[in-house]
Order: sequence, then C-alpha cells, then structure tokens
Amino acid sequence: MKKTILVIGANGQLGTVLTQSLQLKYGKENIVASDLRPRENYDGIFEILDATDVRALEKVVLKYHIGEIYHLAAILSANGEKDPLHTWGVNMKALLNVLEVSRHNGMDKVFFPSTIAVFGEGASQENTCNNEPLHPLTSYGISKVAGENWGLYYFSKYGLDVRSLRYPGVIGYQSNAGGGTTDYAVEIFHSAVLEKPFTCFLDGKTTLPMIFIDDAIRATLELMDAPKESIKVRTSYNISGISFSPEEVVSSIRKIYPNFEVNYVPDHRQDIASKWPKTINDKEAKQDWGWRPEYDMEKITNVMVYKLKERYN
Ligand code: AKB
Repeated sequence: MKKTILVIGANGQLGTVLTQSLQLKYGKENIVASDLRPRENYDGIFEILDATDVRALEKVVLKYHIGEIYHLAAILSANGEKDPLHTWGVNMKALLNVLEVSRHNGMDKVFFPSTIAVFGEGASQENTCNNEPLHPLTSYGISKVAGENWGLYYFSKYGLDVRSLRYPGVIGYQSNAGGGTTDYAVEIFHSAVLEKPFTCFLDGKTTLPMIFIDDAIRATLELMDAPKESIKVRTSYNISGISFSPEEVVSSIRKIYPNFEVNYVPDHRQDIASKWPKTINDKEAKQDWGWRPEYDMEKITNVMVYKLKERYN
C-alpha cells in the first residue's frame, strides 16, 4: 500500500541519507522532506517546517495526507549544553507536537531517535544494557529520556505506534555531523583525506560506541518494517555498531595515510563523553527484529576515505 512519509530534520546527518533511502524504497512522490531551511539541489518534495509550531506541522500533515513521520530534528549533546533550558524546550516541544498531531490524525507509525546520551550517572559503561538506569548529565540526554517515556505513554494510552532507536555516534560521508560529542569521528576523516593535521577534542583513549551511516539507516528501516507484535521495547532499543577510541581510528587511518598528524586537546566535550557508555549491549534489538551490524573499523575507514576522496577531488 502507498503511504506518504514526512521526515522532520531532513537536512541533518541522518535525515540527508534517510530521505534518499525512503525515496528509493517508496518513490519520490511519497516522501516529504522538511527542515528549518531549504536544501540546495534537493530532488523531491520539500517543505520549510519548524516542528515547534504545531499549526505549521498539522498543515503539512493534512496537505500531504501523511501516514508516517520520522522526527529527527533535535539539538544535540554538545550544542545543547550552551543553553540547556532552550535545548529542553525545543526538543520536547517538537516531539510533543509530533505525538499530538500524530494521534489526532491517525498516523500509522512514528519514528523518534534516541541516543546513547540517555545513559549517565549509575549506568555500567561496559556492555551497557537496554534497561540500565537512565540518569543523563546533559540537557539533550534528559530530553531524550523524557522523549522515550512519552513514546511509551502514547503507545500505551492511545495505541500510537511509536518506535525508537538509541543511536551511537553516526559516521557518514554524505553530510557533516553538527553539535555532537561524537562529531570528531566524522571530522577526522575529512582532515585525513585533505592531508591536514587534526586536533581532536577528546582524549585519545576515550572509547565510545559508533555506527556507520549505512548500518544506522538499515537499522531504522528494519525497525520500522518489523511487525508491530515483535516490537517489545516501546521506550527505545539499544543498537550497537562498533566501539573505538580516537587512537584506534587514527591507527586505522594511518594504514592509508601513514603521516597523518593528530594532537589531542580535550575540551568540554570530554566531560560529556566520559559519562557515556563505551560498549553497548543490543540483545533486545537482535532478538526482537533481527538487528546485525555490518561495518567494522576497517570497512568504515575504507569507505569514508574512498567517498571523501571522490568528493574533494
Ligand atoms: C551526539 O554526540 O550528541 C550525538 C549522539 C551520540 O546522540 N551524536
């Protein structure tokens, strides 16, 4: 059956690639991309939309008979700490608008991204399980924990089919990351390919969970395709890709660029990263809808270098 899908935050790191994958899967005419600003050279339906404006959101939903929403827009961890109350306000308002408009307009499904930033005080940092305590120490993390619980609430109270993943740091070549604590893992590849020295804002030994963009997109589509009865976690699913430290990604890059220069100047983002998990246990995602990552360090490095070389040459 044909359905029209709205992607909110379509210009972001995930949104850019997700809109393309959805266009391939469902046809260009069935995907409405939206963001605060237009996207240059976008081939498809695009709407300027601020999801904190509930009327504007409902107008787009009615105009295109939207049946499914991917709500990706949010202020991320590092940027979020510049003005924590603003971050809370924007992230929560946009999500609650999406949930309310969805419930009143008979939405089939809603996707809401969560994050490893939901973990903090009191959670094990190794092999962190889905049901570890959630006491985050960033405004972004707090808004995502609340968002997960609102998802569960709308599912339990109104039967709205809200689904969610806790993304690790996403590594992709298509667009830059923006405002996150894991952004170094994207920026480092740009410096390597441009043969420029790189200053890393995290300490070289800070291991964090990461995932390659293709795995992240596939996980999203697999979760959304899974039969309703197999979705047992209605807050959000842990998903694991690969875990590495800056020193490990540097060793991998040096197999291609042996003279790649890196120095470590940890800043405020180090405090955020130090409280996050190092490795993730994603047993529920594996059991419930068959999640399996495909990209390891070597494969990620090779694809990133190949694709960025293509872009810069
Ligand atoms: C960030 O660093 O804030 C994000 C995330 C892990 O959610 N990439």
